[in-house]
Amino acid sequence: AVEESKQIWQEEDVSRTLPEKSPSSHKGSRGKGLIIGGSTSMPGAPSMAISACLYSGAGLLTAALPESILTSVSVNNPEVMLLPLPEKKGYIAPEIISTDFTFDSYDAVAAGPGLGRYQGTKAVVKKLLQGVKAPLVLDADALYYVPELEQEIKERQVPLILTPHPGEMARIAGVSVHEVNKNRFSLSRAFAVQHGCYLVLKGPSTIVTTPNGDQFINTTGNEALARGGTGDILTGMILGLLLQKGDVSSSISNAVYLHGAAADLAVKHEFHSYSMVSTNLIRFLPLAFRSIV
Ligand code: B4P
Ligand code: MG
Repeated sequence: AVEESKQIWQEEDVSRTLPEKSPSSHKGSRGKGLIIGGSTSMPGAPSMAISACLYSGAGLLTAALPESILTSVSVNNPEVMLLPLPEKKGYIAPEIISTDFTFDSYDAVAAGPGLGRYQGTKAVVKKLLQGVKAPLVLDADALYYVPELEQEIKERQVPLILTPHPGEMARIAGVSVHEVNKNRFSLSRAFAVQHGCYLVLKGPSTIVTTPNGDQFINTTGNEALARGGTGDILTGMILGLLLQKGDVSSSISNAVYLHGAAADLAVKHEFHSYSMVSTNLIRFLPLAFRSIV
């Protein structure tokens, strides 16, 4: 049996573990990240993940996207470098990922926002699990294939971070949403320990569980986050903080904390949980970072 260890991740934990920026830092020392996702019907999801990643400290960020959405994504994010991927019916075509695409030059990779599900998408996720030798975040549609890729997940030697909402958790754990909501801690711990991965079970009081079964509870955030796109923003933030070379567990917990803190500041200073869109949250990331002393 795994020893139970649970703690609330507080502002002082963020303050203590957020890596300091040295005055001599350069873009390379801030880490190189890669985001993979997008499809013709969901160009906004990778776009929001990209912005959030850039606002969370990434030095250099590349986005690998279906060719047809490159323009719309780059208009919103002039800082990101683009890697056009061949597509099939508006989704990333798996063939290319299996040939000349390499992940070697990245310090962390995130995949899933707007990826969609098409025949071949599973092969893309499988390739990532096997080919990415740096911390890998799987979110959204990339999580859909987790039950079919258990073997690859268990064999993976490098950190894997899964970020399901309760609906996605139900699917990957093979239980109902009701059961997920009733047993958030025990299900998360069992899953993370059995699969040797980090698990971020989202919702009010998001729980971050490490492969050892240690759990960190978030207390920031509010119902303004209950709208499409905020999950994509969290994924970008996790990637951005993983690039800062702090330890994996605190990078994830810090991203979750700051994501919620940005939502708290947004409704306090300018927006309302009724009247706000997900991109507004990104504008509050600087204030969220500034609130950490
Ligand atoms: P998706 O497309 O997967 O996701 P989404 O909810 O549309 O957007 P997003 O990716 O931005 O949000 P996420 O939850 O990742 O939805 C597809 C299907 O899944 C839909 O049919 C939907 O009904 C179903 N589904 C979605 N959520 C479900 C749930 N909770 N239970 C059952 N089915 C579900 O990220 C949202 C972020 O906001 C997280 O960081 C979360 O912690 C935070 N957040 C949300 N509500 C909050 C609250 N009340 N307080 C604090 N934080 C909150
Ligand atoms: Mg999501």
